[in-house]
Amino acid sequence: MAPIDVKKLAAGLRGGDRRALARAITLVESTRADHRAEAEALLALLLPHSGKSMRLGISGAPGVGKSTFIEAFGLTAIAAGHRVAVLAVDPSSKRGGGSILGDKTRMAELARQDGAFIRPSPAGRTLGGVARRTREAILVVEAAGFDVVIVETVGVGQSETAVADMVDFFLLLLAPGAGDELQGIKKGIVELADLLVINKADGDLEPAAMRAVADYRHAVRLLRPPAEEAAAVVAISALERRGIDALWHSVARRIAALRASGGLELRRAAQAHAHLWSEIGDGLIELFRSDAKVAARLARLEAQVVSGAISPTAAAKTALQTFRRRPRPA
Ligand SMILES: Nc1nc2c(ncn2[C@@H]2O[C@H](COP(=O)(O)OP(=O)(O)O)[C@@H](O)[C@H]2O)c(=O)[nH]1
Ligand SMILES: [Mg+2]
Repeated sequence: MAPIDVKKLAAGLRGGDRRALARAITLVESTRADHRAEAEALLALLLPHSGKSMRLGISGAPGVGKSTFIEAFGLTAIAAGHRVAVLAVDPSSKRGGGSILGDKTRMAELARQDGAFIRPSPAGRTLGGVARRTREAILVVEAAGFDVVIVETVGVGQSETAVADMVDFFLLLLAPGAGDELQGIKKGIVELADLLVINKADGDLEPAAMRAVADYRHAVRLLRPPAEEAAAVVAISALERRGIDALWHSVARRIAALRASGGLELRRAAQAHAHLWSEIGDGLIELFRSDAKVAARLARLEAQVVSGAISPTAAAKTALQTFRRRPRPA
């Protein structure tokens, strides 16, 4: 990319130019140093126009029906007059990988809508890197006028926490028959979820879905800390598009109530504060790793720790002292 006119790019995406929007997201996803500076300049211009959307996180195991659900849910939101952006967080995805292509075809009906924008996950990154870019992509799509932002992640562990930390409302999609899995249900994930949705409540699976609702309601009550309200559990069929309207209204109502009570502002403020510190942490580690003096000592320190010659604590202290003593650029 040639040097970018960020003012023009900002004006373009604010004016509804979809190519400008796609370019802006590519820019915030780039790891090149010159792009980073431009991305930050762009974000500074967009920030006053962002923050006004409902930010929803959706997670669930592969095959549970996330793509099918997001399409149905997205179409419902569009029918209610909203504009919907879908961003994916998937640190495991490879460039041109099957899951992305699969999703694009699966959400074809949503993708065709003027009021929708679907962006697959940037490939080949660490979770921290993907999470940072996704937070920035949220700001970009908001500035472009999307007022419902859906952040999708595959339920494989840490990525749920990262997503829950950037959204207003976190929805966990589950399959019927998961009752067997209930024993192993991760406490942490249920605590993150504002709503549990049992999908595939149709055909032969319907009775199992209803049992799963009862089982999860029970589990959610047991797992919740006593002071907190248990997350609701509902059953839907994404495929037959049953229960989607009711779900949309209930989510929209919950977020509106959160906004009215000031809870939303508090949640976002706490998220911003946590993001600040995670950025500081990432930035410090980057500085540390790129420090020549540290690099000169680190390999030996690592070898000594691995062989048991010195403790990790002592080695870390030595490495950090080396870092602190380096001469600062003027
Ligand atoms: N019976 C039934 N099948 C569904 C439902 N939702 C999704 N599926 C099917 O489950 C499979 C995986 O769906 P997909 O949306 O790709 O799941 P993802 O991997 O979580 O994105 C596909 O074959 C879907 O047609 C549903 O509500 N009922
Ligand atoms: Mg999918």
